[in-house]
Amino acid sequence: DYKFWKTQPVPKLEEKIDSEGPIDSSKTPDDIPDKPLPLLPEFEWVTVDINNSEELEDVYQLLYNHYVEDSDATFRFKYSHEFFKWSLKPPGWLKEWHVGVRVKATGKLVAFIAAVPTHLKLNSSGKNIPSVEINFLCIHKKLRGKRLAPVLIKEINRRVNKRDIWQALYTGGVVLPSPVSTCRYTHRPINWSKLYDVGFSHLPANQTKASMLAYYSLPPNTKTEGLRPMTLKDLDATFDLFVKFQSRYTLVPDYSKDEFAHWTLGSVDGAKSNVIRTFVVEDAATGKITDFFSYYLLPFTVLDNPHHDELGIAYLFYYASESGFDTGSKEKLDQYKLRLKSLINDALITAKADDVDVFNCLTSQDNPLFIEECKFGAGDGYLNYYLFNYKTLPIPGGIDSKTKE
Ligand code: YNC
Ligand code: MG
Repeated sequence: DYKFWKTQPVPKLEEKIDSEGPIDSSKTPDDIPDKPLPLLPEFEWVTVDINNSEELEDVYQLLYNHYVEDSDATFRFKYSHEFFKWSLKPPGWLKEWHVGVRVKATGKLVAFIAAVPTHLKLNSSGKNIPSVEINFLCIHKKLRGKRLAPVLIKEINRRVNKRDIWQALYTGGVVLPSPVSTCRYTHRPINWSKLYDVGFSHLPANQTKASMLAYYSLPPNTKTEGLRPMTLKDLDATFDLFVKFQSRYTLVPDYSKDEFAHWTLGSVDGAKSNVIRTFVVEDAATGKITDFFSYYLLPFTVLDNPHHDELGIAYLFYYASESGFDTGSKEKLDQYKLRLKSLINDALITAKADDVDVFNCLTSQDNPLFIEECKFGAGDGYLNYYLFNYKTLPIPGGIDSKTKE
């Protein structure tokens, strides 16, 4: 019955929402306690310094062994050191928002939660909301079911409120009060035989292994003319395209150019990221950037399999296409669909070169326009999106929310 969540500023599950805005706007940072809630005496609060490689390794080990698994515990997310550096250190990041719990006697890290700064934009109301994104909530398996999660959530809430920020975005597979949107995961096999070997994919009764391989085979080279990896010199043009494209959607991050550079190029020191891939399409005649797409690489650990210990996974991230700006007529919409189909097919091809075994995407935004065409199949996982201390009208997953506007 959501003993914890019913005390928090979030809408109730059955609540009917008819206006948008903060749920509790009565507080200032001075009203917020200066100290964390007490823990049991054997534990202590810590701020994790992920610039320190030993502390980063502690976070890596905790999540490697205890983070999110699929429903039958066959796979577990495998975040790398580099992935943490990328996702926990966007522009404006604060060390104090990387919160841990250690065992006092041994120093062992047994719980973690993190916040990073962002701005959310609600295009339905034009509002820009200073917020954080909460991620990587993880408790050691031996400490589960002891109501530590609410304490961690309250502590990150306290540290964020102290900086005068009162809203947060977070996602999860679990159903809590109350999602603003729910999307389904879809999967496009790239290395079908490995997916079959590890139990990720199954052989339909009317198929053979050979027919499955043929069905999912991909050409060796990308097809879109002018497609190439994005570089720093594409930043201005790609950012403009992104901002314009995002205005089509209801709830979006309102990135600065620096933030956009971080999320698309990874480390801006010039080194090629192992985590994020972004490709642009440059029109040869005009030099214009007409499209881009990005995906991040986040493998699964394969648990208890004699032949494989890791599954390569790509997640579709941001994309934009000029062909999406005018979808008023059936003809234009078809052109846009065709363009998305070839862009995403190219994403599959480039991902294959990165040893990706399966390409994932959610049913969010315009993705339903290409999901079937590009041979993505519905998975059993759902992702719920939540806002903390903010009511919005529900945002449907998929095409209904925007191309009709
Ligand atoms: C969850 N994922 O319902 P009630 S996603 C939020 N997000 O409370 P206990 C969750 N709440 O129902 P355990 C949650 N999972 O009584 C459970 N809860 O009201 C709620 N798994 O606490 C749950 N990572 O400590 C219940 O549960 C209460 O020991 C029970 O710990 C839970 O990062 C967990 O899936 C998830 O490590 C830590 O199972 C543990 O089971 C675990 O007895 C594997 O907790 C890893 C995993 C979750 C990934 C993520 C987003 C987290 C968002 C947190 C909410 C942020 C709110 C905004 C705060 C900032 C505000 C500002 C401004
Ligand atoms: Mg607990």
